[in-house]
Amino acid sequence: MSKGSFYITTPIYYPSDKLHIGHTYCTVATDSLARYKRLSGYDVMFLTGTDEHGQKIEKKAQEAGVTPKEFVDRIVEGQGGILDLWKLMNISNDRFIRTTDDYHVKSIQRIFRKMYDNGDIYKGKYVGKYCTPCESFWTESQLIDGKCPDCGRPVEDAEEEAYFFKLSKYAKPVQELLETGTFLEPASRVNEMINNFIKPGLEDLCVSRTSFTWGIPVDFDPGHVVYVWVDALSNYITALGYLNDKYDDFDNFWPVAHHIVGKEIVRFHSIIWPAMLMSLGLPVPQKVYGHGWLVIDGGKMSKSKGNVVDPYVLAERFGVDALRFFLLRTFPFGSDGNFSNELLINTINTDLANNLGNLVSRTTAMTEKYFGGTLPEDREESEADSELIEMINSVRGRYEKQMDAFQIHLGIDEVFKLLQRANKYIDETTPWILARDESNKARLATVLYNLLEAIRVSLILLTPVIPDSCAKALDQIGADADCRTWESAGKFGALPLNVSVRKGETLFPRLDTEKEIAELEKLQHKKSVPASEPVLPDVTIDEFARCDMRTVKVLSCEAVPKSEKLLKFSLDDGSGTPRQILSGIHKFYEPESLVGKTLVAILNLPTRKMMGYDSNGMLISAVKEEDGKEQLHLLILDDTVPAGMRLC
Ligand code: ME8
Repeated sequence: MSKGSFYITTPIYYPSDKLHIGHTYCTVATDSLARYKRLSGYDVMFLTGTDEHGQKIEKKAQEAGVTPKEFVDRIVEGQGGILDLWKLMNISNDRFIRTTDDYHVKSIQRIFRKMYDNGDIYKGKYVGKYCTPCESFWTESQLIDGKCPDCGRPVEDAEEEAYFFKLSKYAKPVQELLETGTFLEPASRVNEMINNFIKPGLEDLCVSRTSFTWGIPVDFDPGHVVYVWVDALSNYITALGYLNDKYDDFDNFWPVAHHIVGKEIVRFHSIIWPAMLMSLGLPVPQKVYGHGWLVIDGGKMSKSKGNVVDPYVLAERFGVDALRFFLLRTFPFGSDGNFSNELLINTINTDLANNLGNLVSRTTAMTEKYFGGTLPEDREESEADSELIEMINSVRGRYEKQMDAFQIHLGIDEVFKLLQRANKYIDETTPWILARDESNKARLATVLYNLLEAIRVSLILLTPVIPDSCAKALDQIGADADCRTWESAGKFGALPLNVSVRKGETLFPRLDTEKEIAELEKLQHKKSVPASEPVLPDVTIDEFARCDMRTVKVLSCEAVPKSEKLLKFSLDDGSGTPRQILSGIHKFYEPESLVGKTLVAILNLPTRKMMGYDSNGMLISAVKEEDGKEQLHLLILDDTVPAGMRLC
C-alpha cells in the first residue's frame, strides 16, 4: 500500500552548453531521493527537464548559425546531449519537460493572463540592468562593483516597455513563509534571503521583454515575450497538467512538491515562485532545498576557465555507480564541495572497493569455500553477535531520518557504519580459524549468515545511490525479491537459513591511485580539445541532400560600414550572376585577404537582412570555443577547384 504521494524536481537545465559534473551532481542527488521515496513505499513523481528560452540561447544559436530550436534540440536530444547523459547516469525521472513543449507554452500564456486578470501584472517601463548569461534583471543597488551579483560578469543597460509582476505585494506573506516551518532548507539560506532580498525591499519584477523574440509570446500583447524565469519556474506545475490537458496529476502531486535547486537559484524558488503561486491562488511547495556547488580549487567550474569536469569521461572510466556514489557520499548536500580526481579515486578505493566490495567478495568466497555456497541450517549464536545484529535492526531508521532531511551523505554514512562494523566482526570472529574444526560448523554458518544479513540490509539502503551494483550484489548473496524490499531492510533475518550464494564479478576493483590520476588528467585534457558540442540528431541522406552547398570564388569582399563583425562578399557561384553573402567574420579575416579564394557556401537558405543588406546564403567555417575564446576558420579550398561545384 502506498504511503502517499511525493513530488520531487530538479531545476530545468539551460541547454546552452553540454552539462558538466555540477549539473550531474544535482540530478543524481535528486534521483537518489526519488528512488529512496519509491523504495520506501511512496507514489513518486520525479520531474526534470530543460529551460530552453531566453536571450542567452538566442545569442548562442545566432552565433552557431542555426535557429534557437535547432540549437536546443541538438543539446537536449543530440548524441552526447542531456537526454543521453541522464540515461547514462541511470536517472529514473518519470517525466521530462522542455519549455518549448506545446502544452507548456499554452499553459504559460494562461498563467500570465491569469496573473494579469487578477491585477498582479501591469504594464510599465523597465529601466535597469540585465545580466544576459544569468537571464536576470538587477537594480543598480543589487549590483556588486557594478557587476552581476550572481556571476560577477558585466551587466547591460536595459530600458523597454514591459509588464511587471507585483512582487512587492507579496513581501510580507513570503517573509512569513520563509520564517515559519521548514519551507526553505538548509536553514542558513533563510537568513540570506530575508536579509539580502526581502529586508532591503522587494521591488516589482519585470516579467516581459520586447528586445528579443526567443520566448513565449504574451498572447494578448505578442510583441512581448514572457520573462524566462516566469516561464521556467512554472514548469513545475505545467508538467503536472496545470492549465493544460496534457497531464492530470496536479491535484495528486502539487500539494507534496519538493524542489531541489542549486544555491544561486534559491532566490527565484523561495521568493518569486511562492509569490507567483500566491497570485495564482495555489498552495506553495512543501520544500525548497538549496544544495551547494561542486567547485574546483575553491572556484566555480566554468567553460571559460577551462575547468569543467565532463561526467562522460568519469562514468566511462570508473562506472556510473562509482561516479554517483562519489558525488553523494563525499559532499555534504547543503554545502559546497571541492571536486578533485584524487578524492574521487580515494572514495572509490576506500568505500566501494574496500568497505563494501571486499566485504561482499570475502563473505561470498568464504561461504563457497567452507560450505560449497549453501549454508547449513544449524546455528550457534553468541554474545559477540549482538552488536552487529542490533545495528542491522536499527540502521534503516537512522538512514531514513537522514534521507528524509535530504542529508544524503549522512544517510550513506549510516550504512557505512554498519559495513565497517561487519568488517570488524570478521576480524573478531575469525571465520578462517573456525573453519579448521568441524565442530565449529554451526558457529561458522552463524557468522557468515550474520555477515550476509549485514550486507543485504546495507545493499537495500544503498540501492537509491548505486542501483545497478546493489542489484548485482544482492544476486551474489542469494537475496530473492522478498529479501530486497524496504520492509525486509528493517529487520535482521530475511535471508533463508540455508541461503545459497553465487560469487560473481568484483563489484568495484581497487584502483592504482597514481596511475589513475595521471590517466585522468591526460583524458580530461584530451577530451576538452575536440569541439564539445554534442553530435546532432541523425538526418536522412535525403534531408542532407536538400542542403545546396557549393564551391564559391570570392569576387570582392569589404567591411560593412558601422559593423564590427560583418563582411560583405560578392561571390561567383557558377551561375553567372554574382551572389551576395554577409558573414560575421571580420574579427578573424581582413577582407582583402579573401579575394580570389575558393570557399564553400550553403546557397538555399532564406534571404536574411543584415545591417540593411541581403545575405543569400552562408559561408561554411569551422568554429570552436576554447578558454572563452572563439576560433573560426573558413573552409578554404585549393584554387584549382572551380566555382559552382556541388558538395555531396
Ligand atoms: O539555473 N555544482 O539552469 P542551469 C552544483 N535554468 N550545481 C551546479 C553547478 C555546480 N558546479 N553548476 C550548476 C538554471 N549547477 C535554470 C533553472 S529552474 C526553474 C530553472 C546547478 O542549467 C545550478 O545550481 O544554469 C542549478 O541548480 C542547476 O545546476 C541548473 O543550472
